[in-house]
This record gives sequence, structure tokens and C-alpha cells, in this order.
Amino acid sequence: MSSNLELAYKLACEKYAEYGVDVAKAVEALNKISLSIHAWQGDDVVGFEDTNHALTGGCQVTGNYPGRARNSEELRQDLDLALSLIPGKHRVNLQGHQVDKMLPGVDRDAFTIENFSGWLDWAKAKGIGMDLAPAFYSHPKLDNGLSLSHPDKGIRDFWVNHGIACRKIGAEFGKALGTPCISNFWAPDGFKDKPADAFAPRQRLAESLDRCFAEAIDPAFERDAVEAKLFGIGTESCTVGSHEFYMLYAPSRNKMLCLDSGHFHPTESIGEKLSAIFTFMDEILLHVSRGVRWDSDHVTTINDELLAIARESVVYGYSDKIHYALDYFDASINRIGAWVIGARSFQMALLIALLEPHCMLWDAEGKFDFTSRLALQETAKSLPWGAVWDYFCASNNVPTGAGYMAAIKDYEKKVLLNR
Ligand code: RNT
Ligand code: ZN
Repeated sequence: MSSNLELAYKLACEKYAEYGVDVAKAVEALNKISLSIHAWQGDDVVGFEDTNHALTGGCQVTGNYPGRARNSEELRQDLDLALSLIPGKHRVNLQGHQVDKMLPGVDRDAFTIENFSGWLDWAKAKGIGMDLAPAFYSHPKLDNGLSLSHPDKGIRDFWVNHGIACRKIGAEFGKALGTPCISNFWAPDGFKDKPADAFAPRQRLAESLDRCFAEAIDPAFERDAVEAKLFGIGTESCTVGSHEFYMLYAPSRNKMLCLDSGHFHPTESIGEKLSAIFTFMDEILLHVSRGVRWDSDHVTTINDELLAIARESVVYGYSDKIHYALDYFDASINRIGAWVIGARSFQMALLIALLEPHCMLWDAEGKFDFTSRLALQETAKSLPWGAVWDYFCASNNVPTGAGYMAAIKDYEKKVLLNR
């Protein structure tokens, strides 16, 4: 570590001490937060099935930057580089169609750990945890935009079996890797125009989910989350799995709620929702994303929303009950850069939150001195967190600043441009 960097860190510690903030403690807390890195940023949510079936929508990416991973081996190679440039120890999150290999005659409803064996070996060798989400989209059985809520029982059965298969694969991951796999259930089901019947699809969705979750699995191996959405492309008028639907479904079935920061009205903050939810729930999954005008899945950047999510998730002491995951996909820039920039931005937001002078703020608030509280909130914005971030990166042996771009550019030239 350079002596300038160490000196800046030392001065920052002194400055923070004036505000009653223990920097070493904040750094230690940040080191403990592991993010679930979303593998689908690397393959544009296409998956690796060799069935040549059409991608029927439900999830889509814009952009055509060169170098998309075309198979799981390429994706792991890309992830190796990304993980080496993000400080700390993290997990990897897969979608149910990002198989390592296909087996003859086996479709999504019958996948087993064998379809994901390369991922398991890789995760074992790296000593990292894995998460897995069923992919209820981009498949001919997503019919008229409906999967788990489809009126046809045969179609519902197919998707229910996919959900069950993913939970079982997740349990195998969890058992082998010694850390529970989070299975996140999100289904794109919805309607472009106002449905004449919004009730029956919701009843069918609840019933299908219940069938997916019927088998109890040891939470030490696998845990389930359910993710709502306000609207998406092609589902502008009604999403079957809406916020209200899952807000009530999750606690009634003892499942985790997954909050995706792109899935609400553009002016609605999920940061604001966290303390309300934690009053009644004690474990959630966060999908950290950045919506621009809609659920556009832009790379996370340090904006007010990200700062609010980070702040509300760490200051009250429940951050160990949050599973942090990234969820965005941008194919208009280098995909490894997208992972690294977004992950590091979220970590910076978390660090800013951990370094907030909470005690002084709470003290002013306790005295109803809202003027001092506001003055302090504004002053805190210029405290020297950048020096602490550099120290954090250097002590984790990853580049400081945008120093990671050299490795990304080199890899782009040597590997990505040859794909
Ligand atoms: C989609 C949801 C979901 C997806 C993944 C790829 O709007 O956010 O989490 O991003 O299934
Ligand atoms: Zn999401």
C-alpha cells in the first residue's frame, strides 16, 4: 500500500473520529457484506440451452457490445476476471437456463445438478456460494406472456416443475458449498392491455407457487424469495405478480420478499420501504438495479436511490438479514466493466452509509433539533470516504480508482474481441 494512501486513510480516520465514527469498524462491516453477482450480465440473459427455441421475451437486454459469453465456460472465465476486480468475497447468481450443459431430451422442467455440474466444480474450487433463480421466460412454454399463471394446466405444470427442479439444484449447491442457495422466484406473467379477469391469474399464480414450494427444504441449504414487479415491456397494464400480491404471499408462506429497485414507480424508493418491512420480517433479498424512466436495468451508479438503499439497509443493524444481489444488464458497454463498475458503486454507497455519523444524527433527532440534523446530513456528504474506499480496495488487493480498467481493456483485446 502506498504511503500517500495510508496517510490519507489516517487523516480520514481522524476526521471521522470528530463525528464519533469508527472507520475501522465500518471497513470491517463492509468486508463482511458479500454481494451476489448476477451472472446474466455476461450472456445478456440468453442462457445456454442448445434447443434453438425462440427467446419469447419476458426479459431483454439492449446493446450489442462484442464479447457476449456464448457458453458457461466463457461466462466463468469472464466472472473470474470481474470477481478479481471487486474488493471482498462474493457469490454468483445464476438463472435457471444458464446451464453448464444440456442432456439429451431434458428440458427446463427436468434439469438436475448434472446440468449445472461445471458451475458447482468452479464454485467449489473458488470457495464461493451460488444462488439460482428459475427462468420463467425466453422459452416457448411462456405462452401469451403467461407461465405459472397460464390457464392451461399442462403449461403451468411445466413451469412448476422448473421451479421445483431449480430449488433442488439450489439445495445441492447449498449442501456442497456450505452456504444456502437463494432461489428467487420472479415470473413475467402479465398483460399489455387491461385484462378482463385479473383475479383468476393471480389465484393460479399463488397455487402454482404453492406447488413449487410444497417440499420443505433445509434452510441451511436453500431458501426461497419471491419478486414483484410493477410493469415491463409487454406487461404495461397488469403484472400478475404485483407488489401487493407478493407482500401478502411472502409472509403467509414464510418466504422472503425480494425487492428490486427497478420494479416500482420511477419515483418510488425501495430504501424507504426497508424499515417498514423489517418491522415485520426478518430476512429479505435485495435486487439492486438502476431504472432510468422505467425498469431499464442500467448499471448501478452512486445516485440518491442507491445511497438511500445502502443507508437504510445498514444503519439499523439488520444488514446481516439482507441478501444483497445485483440485477441489471447492459449490453452497450463492456460486460465485465458493467459488473465491476456496478458492484463497486454499490459497495461505495454501502461504505458511505457505514461511515455516516448516525449517533450524532440520532442525538439531534432525539432532541427534535431538525435544523442541526439537516446541517449534519449535508455536512456528512463531504466527509472523506474516498480515502477509506481506496484503503479498502488496497487492503483487498484490488486496484483503486478506475485502475481496474487496464485489466478489462487487456482482456477485451485478448479474449472478448476474438469471440
Ligand atoms: C426481471 C427481474 C428478474 C430478472 C432476472 C433476470 O425484471 O428483475 O430478477 O432480472 O430474472
Ligand atoms: Zn430483479
